[in-house]
This record gives sequence, structure tokens and C-alpha cells, in this order.
Amino acid sequence: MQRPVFKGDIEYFPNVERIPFEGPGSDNPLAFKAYNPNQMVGEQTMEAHLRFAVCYWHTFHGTGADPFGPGTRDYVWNRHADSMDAARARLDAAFEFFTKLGVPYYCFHDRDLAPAGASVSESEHNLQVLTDLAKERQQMTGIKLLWGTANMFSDPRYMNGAATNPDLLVVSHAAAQVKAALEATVALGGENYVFWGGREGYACLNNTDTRRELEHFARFLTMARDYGRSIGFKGVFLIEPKPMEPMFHQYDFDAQTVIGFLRHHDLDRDFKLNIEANHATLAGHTFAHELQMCADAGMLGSIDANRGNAQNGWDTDQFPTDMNDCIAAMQVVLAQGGLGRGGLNFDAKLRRESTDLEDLFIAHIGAMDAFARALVLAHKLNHDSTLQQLREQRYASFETAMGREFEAGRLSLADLRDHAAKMGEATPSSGKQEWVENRINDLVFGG
Ligand code: XUL
Ligand code: CO
Repeated sequence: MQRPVFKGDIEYFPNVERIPFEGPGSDNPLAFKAYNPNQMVGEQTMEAHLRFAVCYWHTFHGTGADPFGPGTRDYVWNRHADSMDAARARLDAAFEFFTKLGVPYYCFHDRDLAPAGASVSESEHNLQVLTDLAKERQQMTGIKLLWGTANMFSDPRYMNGAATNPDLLVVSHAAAQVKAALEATVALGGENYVFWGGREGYACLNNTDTRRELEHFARFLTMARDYGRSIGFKGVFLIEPKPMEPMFHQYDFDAQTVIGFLRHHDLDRDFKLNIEANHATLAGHTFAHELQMCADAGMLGSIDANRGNAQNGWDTDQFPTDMNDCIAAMQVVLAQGGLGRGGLNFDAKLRRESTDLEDLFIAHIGAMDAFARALVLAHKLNHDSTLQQLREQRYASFETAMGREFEAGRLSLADLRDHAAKMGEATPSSGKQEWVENRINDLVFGG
């Protein structure tokens, strides 16, 4: 779908027009080589499969600051003494960017869209003002909100946690933020609502009652779920796991931890997971592993697409361009029948050394092309009969009469013991990993 380009009072990216699709032969850095929104892959268009979103925080707030020095980019929309003026300018820049890039969705934290005020009421008011303006721009352009969330990790009051803070008053401030962010998400037709538990964890066991904090966390999420449903939120609540950074121990360590928590607290009908690639690697997993654990549980909701750096353990939030990672991710997504209401949100930031305005476009174009290529290749791999047969053959014994009885829960441990005694030793059966890996390379790079 071709959406109109949005330009506010000021054009913030005057040297960039709508990004065209020029195809694989192009060497234009400001054109797509692979992402052709209307191209069919299987039953759906690329746009419908990928549901790309731009994140508000890194893209419009990120200036390249790191713990050793300030930002390196001085964006025009930030040059306002009044933080509400800056917020209005940033909104125009954001919609110009979304529409020139050609993504259908965006995502925000409450504090990305509007600054905190001096009181709960003033913060709520600021967010309402910006929500109304965002709504106008959504209606003008057709851009939609993939998800909203509340930033409950930047303000110093959250240093000991938000929903898991030992002080009820801090928990109440977190509730005020989630309430307002849910209202904004509903007003903007958001398809999901995310909780990334930035400071929901602890640093020292001897000053922490973890049992109590985890109970509080579940209570808080239940209250948020109930409030969201009461104001008409029909979307999916998402938890975004991360094992560390900023906290030493974070409660939402990884997918399996979160799935167990949600099931234990009876939240698994309303909540799914938002898997971020770099969080997966911080947890010692691959991106695809985390996606697969969610898919197996029927709880893969959405994706924060980015990548880490193989040489360090930080959350570097680089743009996703590693094709092996992207292909493996899309294989899981396609195998589960797509992302439903979720999408691929680029929770990724420019390197501090990338200082040209056009770098914001170039980074997103590369990431969108990477996932477009990955989509096509994953579709090919998932339909390859050799790969399918290799996997199926490994489980052939469960297709026998006895295997079916086992899977149906009709055998006892003693029945299995008798089977082992009767049949004797199992014949070793090769896992054929190298063949599988070679076959993937043949299909991906073999032309
Ligand atoms: C932090 C992170 C967040 C969440 C939203 O690592 O990924 O930006 O995606 O709060
Ligand atoms: Co994220």
C-alpha cells in the first residue's frame, strides 16, 4: 500500500524522498534492493508478512550518547527550549520518516512521545496532547501503532524497580504510567501493549524479598490486563524478556522463564512474548531459539529486530544485517503461520560514529532488505522436502503404533522398560547436522 508522504511545517529530511524499490541491481544507498512491499511470498505480500515498525526511542531520541561521552548527532527536532515544543517537532519528524521509509507501523514509550510533567496529572496531560496529535497524523497517513509501552526504567524513582519496587508509592507511580500509556495505546488503535521489565530484577539477594517481588509483578500485570480490557484494549499484551542490563538479575530472564511465569499466574491467555534478538544472545541463546520456545508454547507475539556483537556481551542494539540470524528467525515465524498482530520492530540504533541524517534511512533500508531476503529464503527452506524429511525421519519411531501410544499418554514407565528389554539395544542413528547445514547453504547461496 502506497501511503502519502507526511510533511509538517518543517521538512526534517529534505534530501531524502520516498524510498523506492530499485531491485537487486541498484547501488543507490537510498533504495530498496529486496524489500518490495507488494511482492508475494507464498500466500501474502512482503508487507503483510513483515509488518515493519520503526521505534521512536532510538530513532528520534538517540543522539549517540554513551557512558563515555555525549551525543554526536544534533537533530533539528531536538533544538527547542520547551520540551513540549520538541515533542511536537519530533512527532512531525517521525511521521515524515515513517512515510518516506514506507513502514506501516511504529512503536513508542510514553516518555518518547511526550515528556514527563511535574506531577502525575501533568504527565497525563502531556501524553494526551501528543496522543491527539499522533492520532491526526495516523489518520492523514495510514501509519499504525504496533505497540505502546511505558518507560519505567529511566526516572530515578525506578532505581529499585517499578512493579517490583519495595515501595508501594513507586509501584503506584508505575501504575499511573501504565494506565496512561494503555489509554494512549487504545486511543491510537495500538495492536499490542509491551512490558519490558527494565529494572524489574535485583542486584543483592540479601536486601531483596524475591518471592514478594515476583508476586507483586504478577499482581501488577493482572491489574494492567484488567484495566486494559476495561477500556476496550483488544490487542495482545507482550512481555519482552531480557536477562540483564540494567539489572544484574532480571526476572524476565528469557522466553522459557517468562512462559513459566505467565502460566503460573494464569496470564497466558492475554500475554504473549516480544522477542528481541540481542536479548536472546545476552541470555546465552540464539535469536531463533527464543522464537522457537515461544512458538512451541503458542506465545510468539512480536519481534524486536536487531543484533548484538559477537565479541562482547552488551546490548549493542545494532541494525539486523546478519543473514543467517534473519533467515533462522523467519523460518520460525513462517513455520508458526506468521506474527498475527505482531510485527518486526527495529529496536536498533545508529552507531555513535554514524552522524549523517541519511544514516537513519540507510540503516533501516538495510535491515528491511535483510528481512525481505530472509523471508524469501526462509520460505524456500521451509518448503524443502530434503530438510523436511531429514527432520521427520529422526522421529519416525514415534509414528509407529507404540510411538503413538506413548505420545497419547497411554504407556507407563514399565511399558517402556518392557519395550527396551524386548527390543535390545537401539541402533545409533546419525543426526546429520552437517548435511542439514550444507543443504541450507546450498539452498541459500547455490543460486
Ligand atoms: C531495552 C529494550 C526496550 C524495549 C521497550 O533493551 O529493548 O527498548 O523494547 O521498552
Ligand atoms: Co526491545
